Amino acid sequence: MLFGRAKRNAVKIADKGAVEWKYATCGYCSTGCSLEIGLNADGKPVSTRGMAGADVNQGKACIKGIYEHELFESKGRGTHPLMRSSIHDDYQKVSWDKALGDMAGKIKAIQNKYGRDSFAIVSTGQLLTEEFYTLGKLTRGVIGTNNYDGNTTLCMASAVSGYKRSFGSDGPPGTYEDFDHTECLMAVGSNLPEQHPIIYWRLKEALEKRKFPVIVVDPRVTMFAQMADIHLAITPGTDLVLFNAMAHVILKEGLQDQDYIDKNTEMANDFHHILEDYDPESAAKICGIDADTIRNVARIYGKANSAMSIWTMGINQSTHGSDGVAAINNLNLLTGNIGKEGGSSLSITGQCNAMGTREWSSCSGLPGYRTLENPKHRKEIADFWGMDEAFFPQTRGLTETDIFPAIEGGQIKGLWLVATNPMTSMANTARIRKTFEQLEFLVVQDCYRDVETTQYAHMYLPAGMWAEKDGCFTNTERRVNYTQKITNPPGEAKPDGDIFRELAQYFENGKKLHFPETSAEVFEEMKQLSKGQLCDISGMDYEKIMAAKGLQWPMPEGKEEGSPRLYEEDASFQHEGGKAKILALPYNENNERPTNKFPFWLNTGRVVEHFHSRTKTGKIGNQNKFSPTPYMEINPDAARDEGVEHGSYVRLVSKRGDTVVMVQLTDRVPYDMVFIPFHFHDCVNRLTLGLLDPHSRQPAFKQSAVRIEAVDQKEAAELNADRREF
Ligand SMILES: Nc1nc2c(c(=O)[nH]1)N[C@H]1C(S)=C(S)[C@@H](COP(=O)(O)OP(=O)(O)OC[C@H]3O[C@@H](n4cnc5c(=O)[nH]c(N)nc54)[C@H](O)[C@@H]3O)O[C@H]1N2
Ligand SMILES: Nc1nc2c(c(=O)[nH]1)N[C@H]1C(S)=C(S)[C@@H](COP(=O)(O)OP(=O)(O)OC[C@H]3O[C@@H](n4cnc5c(=O)[nH]c(N)nc54)[C@H](O)[C@@H]3O)O[C@H]1N2
Ligand code: SF4
Ligand SMILES: [Mo]
Repeated sequence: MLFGRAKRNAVKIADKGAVEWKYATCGYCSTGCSLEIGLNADGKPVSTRGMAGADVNQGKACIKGIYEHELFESKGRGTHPLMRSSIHDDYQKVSWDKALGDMAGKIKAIQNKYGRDSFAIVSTGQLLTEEFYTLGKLTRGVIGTNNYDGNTTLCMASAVSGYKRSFGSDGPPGTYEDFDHTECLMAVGSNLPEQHPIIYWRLKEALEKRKFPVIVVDPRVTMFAQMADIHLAITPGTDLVLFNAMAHVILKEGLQDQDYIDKNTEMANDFHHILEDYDPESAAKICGIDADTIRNVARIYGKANSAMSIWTMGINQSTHGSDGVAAINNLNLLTGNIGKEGGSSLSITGQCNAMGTREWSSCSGLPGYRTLENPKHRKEIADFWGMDEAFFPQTRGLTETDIFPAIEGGQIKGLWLVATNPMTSMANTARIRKTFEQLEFLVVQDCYRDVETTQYAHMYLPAGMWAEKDGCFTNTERRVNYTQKITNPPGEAKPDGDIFRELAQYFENGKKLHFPETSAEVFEEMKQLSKGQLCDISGMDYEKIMAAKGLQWPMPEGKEEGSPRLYEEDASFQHEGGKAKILALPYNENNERPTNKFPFWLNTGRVVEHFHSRTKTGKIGNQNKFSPTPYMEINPDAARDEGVEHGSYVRLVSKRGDTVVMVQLTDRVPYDMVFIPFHFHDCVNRLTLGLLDPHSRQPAFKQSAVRIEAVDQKEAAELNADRREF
């Protein structure tokens, strides 16, 4: 008898008939995989594969990447600009001239009547960097509103803010290759195997060659937690307490790198004083990790020759997100683990180009990590663009999370949403819906016509997506990578960059400022402006990027290779004087917590097969079929006590609203927590509170309180059948 392998049929990969392969960078997550898109003899995209020899992914791709070519022909794409005078009317197809002319007219009218900042723009982390730069030029140099931000405030704002406070600038200092050198990895609030599967594969590869301890901090027993050597199931929202306690132990036991501290850091006067309160016993009572375990992890981290931390939304999306990031940086500064092989504070970013928007969109300032507050920066950009610097505001305007309340308050009357879907992704969506209804003018620019926000818009602009245009994305490790244009946008849809350039022509300033026609020309402008900045890309061009399959900034002119790490030299931080700051970070308890009336923590996040509001993955059969129904994870003991069964439907209620989900029993969550992925419309964000971090203005999507109620099963099944299909 034959057993095992000998009996198995060889795996056959269907021949899709690809005869030509074109280079692209994945348009989903920030891992930044290099891909190749296969075209058949008719030039139709029929296949996607990981690019062999690419540093990031070495030929691999995850479930989202391998079906990415199917997006080009997915349902619901927008093919024509649409307009209507009121949100109660039907949309009419219009020409681009009519749409952009009317849009410019409306913007001017609103600005004339209510002031320049009364028209707001909210963008994304999913455009090409060249498009971000162009939108920034349009917003800062032509339209001139200061209320301009991106969905990165829901995502990376706390990491940016923490980096700026600790190091003097944004910019993740590490690289994936650090896994190959580190002696200890701490991963906080990151579900890497599902959300960044190829970074996770890089970590597993490193671990196969050389064992080192992995510590995962997450209230859920994720797949990552299951593979970890130590899993710290932290009380939600209390990570800062754990980090302070680790710093307490490191200093008390003399495990710090004093030489590094003396040369490279400035320590807050009250740092030691504040840490006194965070002895492991006191900390344990707040963060739920016992004192001995805190001591143990602090010792492992402190004694390792090199140690690194990675984190994602479990930290950023919290009321102490910025402080949490600064506290991780504190640990790495205390132990001399910045800018060194295997020693880093590496924020794992989210969207494919969350970094590109930070570097070049001018959302929080001016291009190339310049700020509005700095007169030299304002002058440099005004001179380069050929305009009066007095046109620029002198401080940053509102963030996305403050723009919506400003609409409620009547301060903002018009809004342009570019590649973001706040009806699903913002906290407390019932409130967002009412907010939209107050707008005099809402424009939605999206590659899908069926995105929910179009129900509240006056104008819809159809955009090209991903490889329907060419340009760059920057990944988590500052690697700039290129996507070729593979196919045209459907119908009359246009690349976002073209829409920005054409809209500029309807404004007076837009005729004066130069808006180049090709991505390559825009990239040249960015190169010029990057010279001497931290994010220097002046040594790159598209050919070099493609040949290297991605290059990491800084890469100044004359250099043939990128730089894997930042801050490798002593005193090379971006604060004045070159030193990093070790900050005193007291913890302040302010989350909504479970009560008798709302006894469960509501934790939210993602699953591997879906991306965000599912405008893309909800339409790809091989992804949607794995997770077609909104559901919640609940502990079997809690389910028994609540009298709910696996596979049944329940209603969840918070102080904001309610939603219906299917029950999935799992020990992944503790007794007092439910977890719901946020991919479904009218679902978990009807419940969330989204308290804001005071520094970054990022919402705490991971901490709210809910209760469970019974629901009519037939009605619930019908409702969810509707929600299953996009
Ligand atoms: N498949 C897929 N991949 C994606 C995305 C996607 O939508 N789908 N989105 C991309 C984007 S934009 C982003 S930002 C990233 C997000 O990537 P991740 O942050 O890894 O994903 P999340 O599921 O949002 O949250 C991660 C973990 O935080 C934990 N957590 C909750 N509360 C706390 C807490 O108080 N402390 C700690 N330590 N942990 C906590 C949750 O239990 C969860 O397991 O993923 C990117 N990759
Ligand atoms: N409860 C809860 N809520 C969350 C989170 C959470 O963990 N829990 N995570 C938050 C995070 S980290 C993020 S990043 C946000 C994401 O929130 P969103 O930005 O609202 O999510 P997406 O669904 O990615 O929306 C992007 C939109 O852009 C469109 N699009 C894609 N490519 C292009 C393009 O090239 N051009 C144009 N014009 N349109 C394009 C897509 O069709 C889609 O409608 O959600 C946040 N909300
Ligand atoms: S890991 Fe991220 S970048 Fe790589 S293929 Fe998957 S979704 Fe794309
Ligand atoms: Mo994100």
